[in-house]
Amino acid sequence: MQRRNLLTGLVQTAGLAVAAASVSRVALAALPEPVMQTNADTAPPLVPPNGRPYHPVVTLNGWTAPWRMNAGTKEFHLVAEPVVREVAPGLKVNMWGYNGQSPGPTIEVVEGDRVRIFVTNRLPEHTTIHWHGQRLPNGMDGVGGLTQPQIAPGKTFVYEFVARRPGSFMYHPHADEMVQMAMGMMGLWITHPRGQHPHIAPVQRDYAFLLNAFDVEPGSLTPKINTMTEFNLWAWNSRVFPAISPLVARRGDRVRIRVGNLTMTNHPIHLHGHEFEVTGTDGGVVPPSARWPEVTTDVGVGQMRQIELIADEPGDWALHCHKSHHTMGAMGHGVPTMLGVEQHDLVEKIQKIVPDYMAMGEHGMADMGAMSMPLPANTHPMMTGTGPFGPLEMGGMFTTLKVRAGLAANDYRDPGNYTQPPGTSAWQWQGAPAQLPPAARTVPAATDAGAATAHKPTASGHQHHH
Ligand SMILES: [Cu+2]
Repeated sequence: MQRRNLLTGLVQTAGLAVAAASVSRVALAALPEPVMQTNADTAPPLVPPNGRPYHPVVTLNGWTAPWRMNAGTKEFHLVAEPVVREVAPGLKVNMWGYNGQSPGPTIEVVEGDRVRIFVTNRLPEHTTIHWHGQRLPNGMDGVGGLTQPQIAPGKTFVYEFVARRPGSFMYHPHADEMVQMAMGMMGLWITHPRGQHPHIAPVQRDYAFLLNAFDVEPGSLTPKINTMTEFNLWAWNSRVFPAISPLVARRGDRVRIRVGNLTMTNHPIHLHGHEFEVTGTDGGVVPPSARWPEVTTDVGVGQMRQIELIADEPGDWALHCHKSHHTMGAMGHGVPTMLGVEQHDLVEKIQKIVPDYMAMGEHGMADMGAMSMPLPANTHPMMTGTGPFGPLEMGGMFTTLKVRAGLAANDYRDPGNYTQPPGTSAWQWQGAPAQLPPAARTVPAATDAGAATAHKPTASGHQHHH
């Protein structure tokens, strides 16, 4: 493996730190070597090898950029470039990003750190980086044309400022934004508190991800950059369910989750089984007197929400956007509503002309979760993912918080499916069928086992419409 391509583990990180410590004066006068990431897995947290200590974040399906210490300044090197991002196994998308991936690496620093970021442009057009939410000198704000000249292709710019406020922040271009953000150019910036902060609790697990969205026509490879509302890949850190890593917590851990929104619409992020508080935004710490319990928090466009909870309920708890279209994969849109429309005769006729034609949606669309439709190459199914009880019928902004007793503090591995204790699961009634009043209206039911009785006469004696 090339040295520039390493850094997915603590061992390599420590090796890099040793290398960085022995960099000569001459080398320090040169650009820091950019570290590239070649895969879309969640990297282990980067324990700081030098500088002020902090408890590192875990970037979902992402990683933290290593830095070089140069006379007390933390130096990072971001390379803006075209990348191929694996959005899910079987779905690769041509994006623009940083250092080999979209999103770019998370920048983690400590309140009071002096930070120098070298930005090299390997895109076919100019770019800049805006440091969303930071207090900084105007000339470091990264707005092309307003606060700085654009960074031309092939050129490197240097940004330098002190990380003044602890909190959750983002970075993204402020140059040809519509194109560059639609192509996936964005990243997270975490400023950890220096020492004990009165309103920032220590946490045992600290997760971070960005909400992003792409419009990739089924079977194609490149996002449509002019799309404003009709996206079909609703992603977290440029990944879609079931390819988004789970958040893992030990029972009793205090868990922080930092969510930034760089899409074109709001996302109500909902957690099952626990309540949480919003403890910070990209504007900084929320004082405890201004917090209240929630189970859903709306993350508006260009906003960040930092939530915290005590993970005290063991289980596999859904964590997802509550807009139901945003937990769907491609092809969920533009399908006509077929609820209650009998298609049996039609299908035969249409199949004479279009042999692959399938009837969809007559009984709802749950069929889609179990169905293996012929899909164009490089397409994510609309509803997918399988749990211990069957298909999950999801495909976008969805993952799980997996709470388990007795995990090691640094164990972030997927613990597998939760085993529900006997007597604590929902069960199917085995007694006499429910006696129901006549239905106001009946619709043909699906032919799965649970709905088979719908074809028999109902209690009212009416035959189902067939
Ligand atoms: Cu959403």
